[in-house]
Amino acid sequence: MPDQALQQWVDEVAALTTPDNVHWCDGTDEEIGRLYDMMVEDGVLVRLDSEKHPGSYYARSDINDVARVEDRTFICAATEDEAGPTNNWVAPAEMHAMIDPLFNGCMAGRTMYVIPYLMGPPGSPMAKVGVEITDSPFVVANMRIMTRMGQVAVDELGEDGDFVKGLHSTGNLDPEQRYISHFPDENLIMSFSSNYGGNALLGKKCFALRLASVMARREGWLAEHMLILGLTDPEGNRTFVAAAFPSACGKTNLAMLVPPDSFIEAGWKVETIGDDIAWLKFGDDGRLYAVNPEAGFFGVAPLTSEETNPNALASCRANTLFTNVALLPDNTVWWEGLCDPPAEATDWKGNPWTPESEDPAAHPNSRFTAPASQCPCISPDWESPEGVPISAIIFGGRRSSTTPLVYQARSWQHGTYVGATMTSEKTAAAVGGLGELRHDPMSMLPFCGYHMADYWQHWLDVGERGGDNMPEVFHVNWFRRDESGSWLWPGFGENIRVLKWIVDRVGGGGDAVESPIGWLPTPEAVGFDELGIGDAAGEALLEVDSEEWLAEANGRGEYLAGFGEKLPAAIREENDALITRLQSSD
Ligand code: SAT
Ligand code: MN
Repeated sequence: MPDQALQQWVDEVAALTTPDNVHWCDGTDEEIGRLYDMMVEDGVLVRLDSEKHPGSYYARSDINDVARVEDRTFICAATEDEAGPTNNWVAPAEMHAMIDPLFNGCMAGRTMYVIPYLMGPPGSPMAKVGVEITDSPFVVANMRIMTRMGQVAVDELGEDGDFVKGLHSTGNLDPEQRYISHFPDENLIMSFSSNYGGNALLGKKCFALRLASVMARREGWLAEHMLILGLTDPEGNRTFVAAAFPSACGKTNLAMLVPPDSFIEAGWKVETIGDDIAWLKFGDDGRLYAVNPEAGFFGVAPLTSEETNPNALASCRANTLFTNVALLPDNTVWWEGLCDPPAEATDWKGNPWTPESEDPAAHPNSRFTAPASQCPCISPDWESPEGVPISAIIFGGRRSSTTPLVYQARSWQHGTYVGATMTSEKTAAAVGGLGELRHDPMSMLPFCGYHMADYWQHWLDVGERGGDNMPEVFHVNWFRRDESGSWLWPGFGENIRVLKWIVDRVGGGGDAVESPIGWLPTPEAVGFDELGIGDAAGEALLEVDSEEWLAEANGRGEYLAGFGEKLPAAIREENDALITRLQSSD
């Protein structure tokens, strides 16, 4: 007997959208096998080579449906003030009046799929149930990888449980009719006219971040755009960290880091708990514990290779959906940076491609959807119902200048300020403005479901509650360049040197020097010598240029002032204090 509220909602949606059939997804292998067969038959998917990519499929999206659309994403809170200045707001009734008619009869001739799914490990007090209704079998296939779908969610729901409603329709993929609308007061998401990841897999950004952030504020926890990883040192001590970087800035790579040989030989180990989203709650011991609400990776394909991220490659060898990469004649896939270019391919638009072609074969935001359980370095605790205790939180962005390789915040309050004033260069994960520098607080700019300044206050409140048990806060930047535009830091596996310093600092060690922006490592503490990084490059990597930083802090001051009365005084004071420290540092 399904939950009554669920049955009633499904009936209402069916009456509105008039599908030919209603299919309740059970998440079994048989079910998904039938759906894949059907999509291959309909030409929606290509079955990949059964030896090289068993159980895997290839899809091309509509050419206008390749990324999140932030200008068509709405937070329909009761008042504009609740949604805040960083969200697009439309009053709930007005939004319903605008988009409900789009759903009228939109599933005629199609099957309506009802997908019960669980976000979070089964049996975890942190897990939450969602139900997505969609007319896209492609979305069903992705949701089956990204979430725990079917019976496990129905069991969790019971007969009268709470669930988040997500209504999705492919519509006709007209970008003008595309709406990704969130109704926090109705626990409802409505998404029309896009089949792309963050717009259509409603458990991910829409539920696990935008709606969950609203719930988290109400219930005293944090829903964050963060990877979670564990680091084991040669003595066998395990430390868990969570890190927030904007989309397509290397969260998946850091989460699955392969240490350089010297570190492996010494006994260092990295384990992955999640690569995109963390839900953090206080445990009985007063510490913050994190779970990964997802069950899969929706990773950026280009530049993923045996060198840059062998664990991601191994994760997506089998049982994977590839979208908008290039297809090879032998039914395997290729993307820029994977290995040497093939002599010929079919590009993401379906056109013949050769290495002489002008455009890339794979879209820069092409993706793989792969089960997390297939990751060779997945943590034995990745589904732990209690989560893992977090000792450090790391913020990071893409900055070619100004921001040093790593620094440690002075306190939780200062760390909240560091997160609030993060900036990063824009990537292909969202439509528009590639490379432009933008403020992306806590990497939540596109994902915070309420007023950004209230969110910062919530961070301060959580810190108040956690007191001395709160994680230490750090900021990293792998992307600093020299004057000729070359990267100053090798990145990838060598990032473990920065992680090691962070873990040392958390444990009360790690050589550090105080600077106006926080604590910096000494060059030795992050292994510049071993990496052959000379004095000039080393200085540039750890440089805090007072003039540049004063300009930065003044810019931040203006940005923060834009939040008006809601800006927490503590955040403004941190910026003022930074300016004072910079002025007295010369
Ligand atoms: O498209 S998603 O939002 O799922 C991925 C991302 O942009 O982080
Ligand atoms: Mn993301």
